[in-house]
Order: sequence, then structure tokens, then C-alpha cells
Amino acid sequence: MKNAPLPEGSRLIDGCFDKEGQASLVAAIRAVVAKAPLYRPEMPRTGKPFSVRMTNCGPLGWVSDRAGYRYQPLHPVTGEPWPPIPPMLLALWNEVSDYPHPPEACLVNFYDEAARMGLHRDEDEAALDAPVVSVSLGDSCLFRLGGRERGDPTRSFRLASGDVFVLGGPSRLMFHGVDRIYPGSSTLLERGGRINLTLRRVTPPG
Ligand code: MD3
Ligand code: FE
Repeated sequence: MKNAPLPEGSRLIDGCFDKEGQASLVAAIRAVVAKAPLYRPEMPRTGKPFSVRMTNCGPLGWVSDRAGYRYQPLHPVTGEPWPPIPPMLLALWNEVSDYPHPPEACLVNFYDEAARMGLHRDEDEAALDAPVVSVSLGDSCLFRLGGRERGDPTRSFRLASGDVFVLGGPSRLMFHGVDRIYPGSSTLLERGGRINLTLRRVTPPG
């Protein structure tokens, strides 16, 4: 059971979505991307482009540009509001988050075979009492989970299509990243690659 060695507050649900559920999610995300196209964010200050392409759905979306990281209600390229979070993802949040308010942002990350994500913490959300709920679709990745400090030891494991990862409590502020994609490890996406969805509560309720 690969759930056993995970830190307190984190829970990996292997195969949470079966093939049919994964296909439904991909269809829902394609509809989101049709309205809010994937774009390539840039690093704060340097403007270095991300290797991951991104979009969002929900009232708020996470963006990065030379000015910094932030949540905002409009797509930075189209200037339009982000489309709503698909009902399937709201249902997932209700099942696994143990949080009594809905998520406000769903960040959609698309990785081609060369994309990766450096070690970082998700700390742009004021509602740090809410977990982050992640869904992996398509090719598997090598995921790295560290500790609360950048230099803490890390452990690596594969996230596969249909896996759901819930990061709450003491795990919420742990460093994490994606070291590599395994091209050809899934047939879910016709042209390959990996999609990661992260559901987030941004603002404290009330
Ligand atoms: C561990 N995404 O979008 S999701 C991100 O696979 C991000 O695209 C990765 O990190 C991806 O910010 C990882 C799993 C995840 C999400 C949030 C976490 C792991 C986490 C927050 C704390 C600790
Ligand atoms: Fe993250």
C-alpha cells in the first residue's frame, strides 16, 4: 500500500477515477480549455517561460508573470472570466476535502514530455486551512514531496492517471515538484502528455 509512508494530512487515492471517469474529466477540461486557452506563464522578475502550460476554471485563477504570483478573476490573455469548475470536480472536492466551503480555483497544468515543475510551496492562498486536491490525468509523472523547509529530505513516487492526492493539515505547506513525465505511459490523451488539476480554496469564507 503506497499510502502508508505519506506525511500526516496527506492522502493518495490510487485509481480514484476509473477509465470512464478519467475520460469524462478530460472532456470537461477540453471544454474549459476551449473557452480559456492554455497559455505559458512566466517567472516573476526574470520573465523566464514555464515549461508547463496553464489555464484555470472557477471564480479565481492562479497566474504568474513578471509582476509575481497571484490569483485573479480574468484570463491574462483573453481578459475573460475563467469558466466555471466542472460539477464532477466540485463533487470530488465535497467527497475528499473535508472542508465545508467550495473551492474557488482549479488550476489546470498541462505537461508535454519535456515539462517539469521545480520544487515549490503553494502559499498564495489565504485559506491555508483548506487542503489542495490534485487529480492526475494522462501520462504518469515522477512526483517529489519534501518537507516544510526547502532543504528537508524528499521522497519520490509516481502519480498515474486517475490518482487523486489530497494535501491538507501539516502537509499543506510542504515543498513539492514534478521531476519528469513518463511519455507513452497512458493512452488517455490522444497526443500524450499529462494534465494535473488542483482544486484550491483561496479566500477564507465569510
Ligand atoms: C503537496 N502541481 O500546481 S499536484 C501546482 O502535478 C503543483 O502539476 C503539481 O504543484 C502537478 O502547484 C503537483 C500535487 C500537489 C499539489 C499541491 C500540494 C502536491 C502538494 C501542496 C502541498 C504539498
Ligand atoms: Fe504546487
